[in-house]
Amino acid sequence: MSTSTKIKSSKNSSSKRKSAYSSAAGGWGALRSSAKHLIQSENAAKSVKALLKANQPGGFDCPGCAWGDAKSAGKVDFCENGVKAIAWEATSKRVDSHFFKQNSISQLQQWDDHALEKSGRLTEPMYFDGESEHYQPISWEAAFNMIGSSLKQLSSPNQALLYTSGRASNEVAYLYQLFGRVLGTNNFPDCSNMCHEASGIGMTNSIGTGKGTVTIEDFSKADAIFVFGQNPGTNHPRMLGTLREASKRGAKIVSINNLKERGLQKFSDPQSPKEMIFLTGTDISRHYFTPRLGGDMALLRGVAKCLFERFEEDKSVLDTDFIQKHCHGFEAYQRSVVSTDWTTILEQCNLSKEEVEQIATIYACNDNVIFTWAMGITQHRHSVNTVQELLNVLMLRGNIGKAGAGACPVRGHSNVQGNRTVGIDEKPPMLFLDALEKRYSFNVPREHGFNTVDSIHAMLEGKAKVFIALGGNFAAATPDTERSYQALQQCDLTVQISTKLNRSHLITGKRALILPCLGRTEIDHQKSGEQCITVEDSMSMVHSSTGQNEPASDLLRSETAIVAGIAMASVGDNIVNWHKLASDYALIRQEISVVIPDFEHYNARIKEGRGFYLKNPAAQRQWRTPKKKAIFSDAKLPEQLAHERAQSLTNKPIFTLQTLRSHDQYNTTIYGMDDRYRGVYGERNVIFMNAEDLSKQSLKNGDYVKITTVSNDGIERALTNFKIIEYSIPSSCVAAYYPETNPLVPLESVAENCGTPTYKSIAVSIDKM
Ligand SMILES: Nc1nc2c(c(=O)[nH]1)N[C@H]1C(S)=C(S)[C@@H](COP(=O)(O)OP(=O)(O)OC[C@H]3O[C@@H](n4cnc5c(=O)[nH]c(N)nc54)[C@H](O)[C@@H]3O)O[C@H]1N2
Ligand SMILES: Nc1nc2c(c(=O)[nH]1)N[C@H]1C(S)=C(S)[C@@H](COP(=O)(O)OP(=O)(O)OC[C@H]3O[C@@H](n4cnc5c(=O)[nH]c(N)nc54)[C@H](O)[C@@H]3O)O[C@H]1N2
Ligand SMILES: [Mo]
Repeated sequence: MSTSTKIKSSKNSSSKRKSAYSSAAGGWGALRSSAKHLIQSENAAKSVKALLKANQPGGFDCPGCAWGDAKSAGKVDFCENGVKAIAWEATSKRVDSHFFKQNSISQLQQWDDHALEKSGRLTEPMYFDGESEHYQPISWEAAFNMIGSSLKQLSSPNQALLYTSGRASNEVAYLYQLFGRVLGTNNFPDCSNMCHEASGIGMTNSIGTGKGTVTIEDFSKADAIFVFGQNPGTNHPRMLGTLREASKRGAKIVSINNLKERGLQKFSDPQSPKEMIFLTGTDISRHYFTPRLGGDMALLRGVAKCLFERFEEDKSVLDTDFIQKHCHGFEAYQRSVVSTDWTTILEQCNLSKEEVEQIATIYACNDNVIFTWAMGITQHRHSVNTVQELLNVLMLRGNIGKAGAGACPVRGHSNVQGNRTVGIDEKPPMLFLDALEKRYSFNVPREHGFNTVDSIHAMLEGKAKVFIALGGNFAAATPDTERSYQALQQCDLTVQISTKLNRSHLITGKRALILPCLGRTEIDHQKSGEQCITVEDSMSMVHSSTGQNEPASDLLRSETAIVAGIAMASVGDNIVNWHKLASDYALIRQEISVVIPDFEHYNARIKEGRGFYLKNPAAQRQWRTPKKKAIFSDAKLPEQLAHERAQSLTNKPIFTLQTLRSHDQYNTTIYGMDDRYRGVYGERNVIFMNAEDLSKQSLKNGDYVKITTVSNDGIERALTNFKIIEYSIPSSCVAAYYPETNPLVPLESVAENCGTPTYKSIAVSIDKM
């Protein structure tokens, strides 16, 4: 079956385009939408009960995003998109054995992503034997034994791939990585490889720690906050509350984004009676700049150039004390900046010199500055260098390791950061492996494993044969859809530990298992009693989460119990007593506190209020780099951006495509067909284009186009029937939704020294249908 038939998407019947949203983001629009999603969840009472416990001590951590909890947060601390995530999990609909009997795998392949997940919660383990047309029920024990015997048959443990999506708790992630290493592999591809990998690598190179250096309190002390390549109104709505507070007390908020995102302009806090009653909002960014896709490094280099020029007149522009005492490589960086010419800078960022100077002025005139960023920075070819340039500019004014200042990569999944902390890492630090070896006395594998893109290559080349996913939707989230599908289909066995039906259950290996698990909102009862799990947010706060709802089915098991079952059937309990650990998660936390630094008294500390802070050395100006200093990177600007590299391959005009999220989705989970703030309703196969580009191409709003990837690898990648939406977007840049556009992303197009697919800069051509 061709990719185009498998990647079904929205029907256009109810589609309509209203003008872009002119009210403040949040406000009644958010409340109305929350109510709608609650009602549509078919289980409003359960959802509401759960909501009141979201992000509260003793309650559960909202599975929506990784934004931190404010100490002062009120009794109601959730956002519109948290409501969607919770209602989605609390649905009363069920995907049980009857459902699979009625719907064959090939029938289900024709359903769109929205329809698949909307079918409800998975209820019992299911097995596809490779011959029958349908999934069939299987017992838990038989499923575990099947995985165990498949793993034992491999000629090397490195033929197994253990994928993780960032919702997994610290407890299950720790057990999972321990299982993989006892098995003998470091093959832990994870969603982070597609997400903030560049932040981790760039920050480790520059300041010796891969995590953000700020806490939520720093936002209340910052004089200026720069938001790069991030759309918090949709993806981290609770961050808007923090930005609103900052804006109200006069902090400058500067947005640097390809698109004018509504949430970054004006926000009305549903928790503020005044703003709700008087239909007002708070201005968020009074300064908004729209560079070209991938132009941020050039923009930052321009800012640095301005600072160096101004330093000649005014020595207070740079923090020379900080630079002298704490930094290495300043002179080389200065030479690199001075030798970069303005023409290249302005060409790459597509802003005027005045605009760059204005950004430099705001930066230089404020003492304590935070830079936040997300996928607009990390999903380009030169992402690692861009992250390091963000740090360079912060370091020039000593903006790391002081109150109200620092670097804040805003993570995606609610526990993606914690997963790394507890060992989900295909290139684990040696100290961590040493600690595992010491604790469990076995030969821990040292060879680096496969990241997500490497894993796809490995499956395609027959080097990997068993694929296990702890959550997520690998088939839909990865690039180059057709090849990702082929990769999974070549495996002997694919196993998905999931809450809801998705594409990855239908793009199977020769045999496949679906192992349904409890969700974050559900009560997790084990032998020792009710369990809590723990997660780490973007600000390195570790806190507990306790499910509140009855499980969706009696047959569900917790992720931790499932991993223990797989481990027991695969490697036995000579080294680790899996079932004992899974019977009481406090025992797993005890293990973590022995193996991983800074988790002392883990079990006691999670009982205190909103949890505990994991120390961040860089925030204390301790630099764990080889030079023991913060390191200026003197990397050059990219010689060419995506559109320039592709221009030699075709005579057609080249556009740079970014693939992003609508307001009604959580990654590959499509809650609905609207994107309220961008004025799109009832459809997803759309492409946002600039008015001038349209007239140059003799195209107009509402036309249907074919989008074709421009590459020189001989593979044709194209999508048809995308409807044009005329939009305020820089010339030659276009945008469309993920995951519909993943077939356009070449597997080989990854960030340098990092491997993240370049989801935000794909060279494409566009033709009228
Ligand atoms: N409701 C909801 N919440 C989510 C998610 C979700 O899907 N739904 N996903 C979660 C996950 S896993 C993640 S990683 C985060 C993602 O959070 P975001 O990074 O906010 O997600 P994207 O939709 O990819 O948005 C990228 C933003 O960067 C801008 N941008 C793109 N390219 C560039 C560029 O080159 N330069 C600049 N300056 N801007 C650029 C885009 O216009 C857009 O505003 O959100 C998390 N939270
Ligand atoms: N084109 C393009 N592609 C992208 C991106 C992009 O911006 N553009 N973004 C990338 C990013 S940042 C990320 S993080 C990845 C996301 O990639 P993934 O993390 O693999 O995908 P998700 O869509 O978050 O996974 C959703 C599935 O997780 C399962 N699930 C939900 N809750 C739970 C739970 O509690 N336990 C378990 N076991 N399963 C659960 C459900 O079955 C659901 O279908 O996608 C990447 N892909
Ligand atoms: Mo992500």
